[in-house]
Amino acid sequence: MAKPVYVLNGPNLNLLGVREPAVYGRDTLDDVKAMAQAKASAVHLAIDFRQSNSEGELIGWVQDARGQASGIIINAGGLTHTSVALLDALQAAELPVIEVHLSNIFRRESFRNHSYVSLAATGVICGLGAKGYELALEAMANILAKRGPQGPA
Ligand code: CA2
Repeated sequence: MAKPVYVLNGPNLNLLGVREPAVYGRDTLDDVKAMAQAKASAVHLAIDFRQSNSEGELIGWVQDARGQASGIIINAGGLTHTSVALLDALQAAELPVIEVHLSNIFRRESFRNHSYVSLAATGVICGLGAKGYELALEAMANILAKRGPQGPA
């Protein structure tokens, strides 16, 4: 059985669709999860979709991913711009990582223009709303197909 791709969501993403629709759209996180599950099925991936408001819990999931997942898609929320500890965990995971943001972090406040997560990411998608998660899953399917079932030698 193939390992799932972890789709990890950080602090405050549970508020999606409830507040700030002008910035983040009207989709709730449950809507995003449903879209991601449909796309994952279409590209023959299993996913494990999770959200936490806790930096420590996210880091624990990234550590678990090393043995239990084939790749990581992550929207780290505000931790993107602050967390060296999350970056360290992502680098230690030694898995393909795709970073996703709903908003275009380069059109926003300057403190959002820098991402620690990007230093561990194979690719970054931002500014395309929930569609970014679908695109990330397509990209992850391509990356994993090229690597083969065992990953790199
Ligand atoms: O654009 C993204 O996906 C972000 O990762 C969202 C984060 C933000 O801190 C990043 O700079 C960019 C915020 C998470 C969602 O926060 C909400 C707050 C209020 C209402 C809805 C969502």
